[in-house]
Amino acid sequence: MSKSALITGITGQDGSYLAELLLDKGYKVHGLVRRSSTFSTERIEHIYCDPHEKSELRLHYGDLTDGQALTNLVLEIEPDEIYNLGAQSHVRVSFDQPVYTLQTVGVGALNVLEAARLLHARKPVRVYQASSSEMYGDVMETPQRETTPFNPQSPYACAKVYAFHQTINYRESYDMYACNGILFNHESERRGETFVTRKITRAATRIKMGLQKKLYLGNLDAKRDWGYAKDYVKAMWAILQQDKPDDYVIATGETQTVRAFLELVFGQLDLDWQQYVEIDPRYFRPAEVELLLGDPTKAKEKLGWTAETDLRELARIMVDHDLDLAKREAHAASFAGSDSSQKD
Ligand code: NDP
Ligand code: GDR
Repeated sequence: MSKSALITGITGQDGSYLAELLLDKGYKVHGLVRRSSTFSTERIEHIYCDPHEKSELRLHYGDLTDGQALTNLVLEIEPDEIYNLGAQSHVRVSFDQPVYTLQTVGVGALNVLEAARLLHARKPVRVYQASSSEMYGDVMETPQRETTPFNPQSPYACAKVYAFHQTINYRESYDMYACNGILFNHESERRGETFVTRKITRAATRIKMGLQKKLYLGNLDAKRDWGYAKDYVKAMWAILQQDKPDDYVIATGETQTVRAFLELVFGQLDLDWQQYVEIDPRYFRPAEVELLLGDPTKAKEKLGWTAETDLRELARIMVDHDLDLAKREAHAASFAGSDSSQKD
């Protein structure tokens, strides 16, 4: 019989790639979706079918902060695996909304673990918690590995540290298969447009097409270990397929500054970034994480996982996608222009 999985955060970047991966592997996939006044399912539209037809993907309304409804859902669908990817995931925004961030990231994870604990009394269930390199914060050791102490620098990171420890607490207290993937930054053409890499590829391609003149950014000196989201969801799955539950760093083992990423992206478009980029202090954070560099040795040895896409290739994928988007935008704008001139 095929396995089933519940993904929280299925409408997000990682959730959409993970859903594709699990469907390809023959899973029945359930996704938790927040009700909103507009559709939030753009990233999964291509894999979603009318629920009246036979489909291996089912979406359920819910919210990580509503523990009772989450428990009801988990006990109803009895998934073999739960991937907790839902979160207020923007570090800068977490300074503006610290309590809400704790509710979704921290209490949300606890709600997932509680629901899983109740199901665990009935049947085995495996839980993946989306932990983050942000937990290392003002780093105590470089490169960062599973044993590096955490030193979080934002409300988001503090909430992720809480969720990390609760995951281990449930594993040890209730003998549950619950794991943390400590993922370093991973990006894609589906990355939210307010995260720095996508903000850069969207702006650079729009500038190339004459749709935008300036790009306003914050700290260009921050260093990140950037990988491709499509590679990283493979690690999430592998983490839940081991004999014993454990925690893993998932990273490329390379780090670059935001400035270097700017150079790479604008360079691929034959543009000089310095002519277009301005610094806006609004994008500085009250506390910054200056350097992240992961050591993925354990993931390589135990999971057989390595990052397949380097930063240059990742930038290429994102630039190609966003250039296409900008071209369509430019075409639509010129069409609207010619259309209105016809009316004159
Ligand atoms: P996104 O921001 O793209 O997606 C977040 C998802 O969580 C969306 O589906 C969002 O729904 C959902 N969500 C937000 N709040 C709630 C809530 N209260 N209840 C239910 N669902 C909610 O994040 P990513 O895909 O990039 O990341 C996935 C997870 O991995 C997150 O937990 C993130 O913190 C973590 N992470 C990400 C890394 C990265 O580099 N991408 C690195 C390390 C960890 P909606 O579409 O309605 O907004
Ligand atoms: P991060 O990603 O905070 O690492 O969290 P983000 O892309 O937001 O920032 C990376 C670095 O770029 C600097 N920066 C800017 N960032 C944004 N968003 N906008 C700007 O204009 C800008 N200018 C410079 C930031 O200061 C920072 O140093 C991401 C999220 O996906 C988290 O959910 C995840 O846990 C971590 O990655 C690992």
